[in-house]
Amino acid sequence: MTKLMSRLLVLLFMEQSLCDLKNIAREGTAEQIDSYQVWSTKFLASRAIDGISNGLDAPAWDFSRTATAGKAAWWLLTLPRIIVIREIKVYNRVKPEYAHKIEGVTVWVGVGMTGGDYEEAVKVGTIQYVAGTNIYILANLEEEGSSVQIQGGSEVLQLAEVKVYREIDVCPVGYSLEVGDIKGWGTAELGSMLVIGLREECANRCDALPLCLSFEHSNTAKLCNLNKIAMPSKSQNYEDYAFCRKTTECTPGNYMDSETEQCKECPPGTFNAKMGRKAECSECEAGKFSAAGSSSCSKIGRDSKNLVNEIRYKSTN
Ligand SMILES: [Ca+2]
Ligand SMILES: [Ca+2]
Repeated sequence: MTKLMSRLLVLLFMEQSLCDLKNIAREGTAEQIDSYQVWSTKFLASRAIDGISNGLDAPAWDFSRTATAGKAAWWLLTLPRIIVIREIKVYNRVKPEYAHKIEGVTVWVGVGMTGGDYEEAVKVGTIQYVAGTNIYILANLEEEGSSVQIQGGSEVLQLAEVKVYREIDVCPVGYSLEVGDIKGWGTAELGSMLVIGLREECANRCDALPLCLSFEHSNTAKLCNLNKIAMPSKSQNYEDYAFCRKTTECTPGNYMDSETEQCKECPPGTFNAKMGRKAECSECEAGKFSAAGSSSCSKIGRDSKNLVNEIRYKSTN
């Protein structure tokens, strides 16, 4: 039983490390129903996305706070585009006499939400106050949205920080991630809106076409667009499409080092005849020989004879 438990823990850890998440809350804009004010200090909505998450009182006052209390209170984050949200972390104000006010606060995800309107939004969690806990994590989400709205519980709504995580878009080996888009669904009719779920498969399609210099792929729409142009022409990404530029194709005689994503010479005794980003070297068959960086192998006899002839030629000239 203990062994099984530890194995499960290891698996969970591995899954976490395979999936890199990025907080994008700070790329958005925050607003709230109203902002509480004491003297010159205004507890603006933006305090919950200022990158400071300690939840302390004076002198920094690291939290947003509404004047309105109860379910009518809201705090709304609008992101620059629709993304797949994988995790949301809500950081609470730490002072014990105020921390309990987080009880019953509800987190919603939607597209283009407006303050106080939860129609068509998805409720992703309701926070239950735990004394001494400063961070509330809503993990393993897979909600598509451009808005995160937090609704009050029974008290005023105060948030030290809200972090919204999406998966980092990764391009396959031999392709590098660029920010932006080329207008339309692929260029030059190389292939547009191909229904392909795996980004790797979209890259394989691009590999097969020498004219293909980049592609756009969405994990959620499961669509792949092939481009004849290498770089994006627009500076904004289209929805959650990743723009991947073809960067490295190894020439025959070389292989792709997947760690460095650099082409390296095939070691002596091996060869690679093909061009490509996933090029590998194969061993020469028995009785054949190759020098470093070879695209083919030759018979030992003939090669050694040539070598001898070459030496003889050099020595007599
Ligand atoms: Ca903050
Ligand atoms: Ca496009």
